[in-house]
Amino acid sequence: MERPHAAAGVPAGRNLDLGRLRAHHRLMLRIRALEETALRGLAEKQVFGAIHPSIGQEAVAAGVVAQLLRDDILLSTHRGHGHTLAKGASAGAMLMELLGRAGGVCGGKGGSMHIADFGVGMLGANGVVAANIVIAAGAAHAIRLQGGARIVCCLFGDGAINRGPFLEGLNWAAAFRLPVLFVCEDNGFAATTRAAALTAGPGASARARALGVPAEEVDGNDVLAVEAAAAALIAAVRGGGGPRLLHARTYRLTGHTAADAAAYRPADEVAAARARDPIALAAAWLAEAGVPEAEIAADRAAAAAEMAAAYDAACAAPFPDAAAAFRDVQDIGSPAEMPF
Ligand SMILES: Cc1ncc(C[n+]2csc(CCOP(=O)(O)OP(=O)(O)O)c2C)c(N)n1
Repeated sequence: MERPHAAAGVPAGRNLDLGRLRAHHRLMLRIRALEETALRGLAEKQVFGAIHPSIGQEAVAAGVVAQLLRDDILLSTHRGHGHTLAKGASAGAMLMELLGRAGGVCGGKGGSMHIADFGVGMLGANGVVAANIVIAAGAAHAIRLQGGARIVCCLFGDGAINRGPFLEGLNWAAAFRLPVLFVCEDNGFAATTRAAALTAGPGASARARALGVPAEEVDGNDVLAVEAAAAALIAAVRGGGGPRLLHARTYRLTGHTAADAAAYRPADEVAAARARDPIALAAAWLAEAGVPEAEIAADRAAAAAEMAAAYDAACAAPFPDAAAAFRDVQDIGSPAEMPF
């Protein structure tokens, strides 16, 4: 099979596993379709609360999270739909959650920023920027105490590295050589502010290295590059090498939330980012490798159809009963039943 060439952005000489690229492309399409459906739900007043889309950032979820094992633990952010879907959560149950329905992953009581699905190792999205980093260190310490080869993967934004928990979490993980892959999903902005304007020094990787955490940087829109970098780091973490950090540079193609028109970004910057849309790049590489355009279009249509059907099902589904408001509250349960 001919390899895609540099014109489409794939460096010459890279091996290409067409099956894996196809799987990445399909997953990225599903993530995008899920979020476009969530935005539709907002517009139709079916979704309650804010939606933070990760449109444009899908290659990080696909390249990193999809290669975790089911028992591995995932910690996500306020922008975590893609991470959660890539970890294996049901799109139908996620959409039910966004629509506040009883069949949602959290019984319809969590919504977008509080999705957790212990069944697939997804310990939680988190609306508190950087809070997930210390939770990840704690989960990894629990794994250490229990033994076993599971790892923790914790994703956070470039704004999160300027909060205290970044130092605390990486320090703890490094001091105890805990099995955590930290992933800085750098979309260039912290809400509506350029992260560079708030960040001293060279950034996430340098800070990690200063704590003794080996770090790699990668083009976060190139799903194959993300996959390769993450694979090496995951192997090192799983092999007992202690924590690692991946700094993936990407771009958020939408506003911070659905309510943000993102007029603070120059049009040429957005146009350049659109030209490097990770899904379009993957589709171009598939086409160059000989996958017929009709098959690529069919994948696109299948993702849209899956999410449209899930949305219709969610719209038709019941809300939780009132008594459910008093369940799952301030009850930590038995430690023996904890998922990690
Ligand atoms: C502790 C805390 N401070 C402030 C906020 C408000 N806030 C929500 S998202 C966000 C930006 C975070 O930027 P980044 O970590 O880069 O993630 P991104 O939104 O770019 O994906 C801020 C400041 C918050 N949720 N939590």
